[in-house]
Amino acid sequence: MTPQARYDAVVVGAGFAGLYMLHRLRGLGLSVRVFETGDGVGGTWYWNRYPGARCDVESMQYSYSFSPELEQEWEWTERYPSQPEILRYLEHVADRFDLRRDIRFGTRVTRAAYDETEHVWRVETDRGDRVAARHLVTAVGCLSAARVPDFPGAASFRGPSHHTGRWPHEGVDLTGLRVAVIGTGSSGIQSIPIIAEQAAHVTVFQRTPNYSVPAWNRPLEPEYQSWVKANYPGLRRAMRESHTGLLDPGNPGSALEAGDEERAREFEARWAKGGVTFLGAYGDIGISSEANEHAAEFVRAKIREIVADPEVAEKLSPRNHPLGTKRICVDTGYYATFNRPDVTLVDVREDPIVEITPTGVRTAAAEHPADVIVYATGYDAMTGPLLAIDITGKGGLSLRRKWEAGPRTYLGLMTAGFPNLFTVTGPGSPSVLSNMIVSIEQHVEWIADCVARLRAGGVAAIDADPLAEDAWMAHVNEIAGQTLFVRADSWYLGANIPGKPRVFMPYVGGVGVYREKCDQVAAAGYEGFVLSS
Ligand code: NA7
Repeated sequence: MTPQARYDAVVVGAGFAGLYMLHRLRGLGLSVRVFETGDGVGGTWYWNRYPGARCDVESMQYSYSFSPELEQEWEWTERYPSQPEILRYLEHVADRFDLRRDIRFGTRVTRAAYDETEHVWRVETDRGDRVAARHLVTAVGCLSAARVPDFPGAASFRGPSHHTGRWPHEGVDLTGLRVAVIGTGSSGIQSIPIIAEQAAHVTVFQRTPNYSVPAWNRPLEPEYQSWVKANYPGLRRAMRESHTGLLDPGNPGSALEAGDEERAREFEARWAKGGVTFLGAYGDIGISSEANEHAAEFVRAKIREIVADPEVAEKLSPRNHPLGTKRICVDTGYYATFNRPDVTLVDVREDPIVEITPTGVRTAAAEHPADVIVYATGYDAMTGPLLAIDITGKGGLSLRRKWEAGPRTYLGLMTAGFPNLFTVTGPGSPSVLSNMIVSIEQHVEWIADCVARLRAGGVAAIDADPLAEDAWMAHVNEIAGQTLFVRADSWYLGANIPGKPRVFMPYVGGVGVYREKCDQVAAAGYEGFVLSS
């Protein structure tokens, strides 16, 4: 048996979360090993290279705040950052803070087992690594377990098939080809207009129409960039204290109290501004069906205005879920793409996909020839990447078993029975309902402070108290139940994965409130956690 390498901490993943976690733990003087499946840094932004991949948070807000020098020196070029630009930024961060030397690339963590005698995690990888570490931090991302539905005949397809989140690095030349795109979430909505420009014909297979707001992406004005840089400390503070981690705080007023004209003005102004802050038009859009319907109908009216064929416009109009209860999309020319003669929309609720054939996609009503299939079919969100690792805690309890009926955590940071295992942006924290970078930095800093204090106090292990976990889960569920979120079959609820328990996973209370709660817990000597020497 080879002797096990020992580290103070093992971090899984080298995206935004893993890179910063490494930097912070190293700053404490810890020895750290990071394992990363990809051959480079970037996480989500390493894998998602589909045409048009772009963040829906503005560049000036989608960046680390921990280093004022980094903040000042990096120049973003567009209002919304494209995937290549975000990847360049993260590569720059990795170089600037000399992070690569502690990262083992091309290596997937397969197993992690807690050793109760020595209070260490024993971690194994698909490359044969066997290492031990006091602390294990998962920084695996919320949307990294790509999912391709199990269509009969998929393997018989003669052309290439690509999932948007596993797009070939060398790109895919779609010029003159017939392309089938399955899925109309953010990835489908971003890529379809660009694919349509290249392909001979695009057939879009839509199961659920989504609400999409224009991005109005444009080159970033140098004056705006300078202004933000000059005001970063205050702006970052406002983001941390906000509900969503974004600069636009939203209008707290009620859509129901506003008159028709005033509402129309507000929605028009938000549409003209573009982006996800459309949801912030009124404070009750997320909780009142009636208020929500005003916003939803505004978007449907826009679709009817843009799309020439009324039947196609109707098919594209979401009617089975309130606006914002599935992740709102941000697009460039999505709806107008359906005015092209070489783009066809197939509603698979009316005309379901029966099988993939060697030459295309067969629905109940027709055969749709295709040379390439693009699966924009999403992810096993939030729990998928964690449960892909065989994790066992105290008494041999497996995480898969513990989370059989849905994830259970205390603050989304730890799960009882798995001491010294921290989950960055885990289920039960704001994560995907917020600007991820704000939530990632908050978790990383909380975890690093916790580890430092445990080490200083000679504490060997920290674990969530099951009662605190129960109370937190009850709170997470209770406040989700007060919103419209629970009305949609979304990946927030695991509804996109057959057989996945229907549990609302992220915390809807807002990043500011949540941060305060986490800080109070730490200040009270890690209330709700059990510490053992
Ligand atoms: P999403 O948002 O989960 O979208 C996946 C899409 O694929 C969605 O339209 C699904 O329809 C559709 N889908 C999934 N399975 C099927 C089957 N079996 N048949 C037909 N259509 C299917 O993933 P994205 O990659 O677009 O975006 C992920 C996140 O990345 C996004 O929210 C942003 O946060 C960034 P459904 O709606 O489930 O009916």
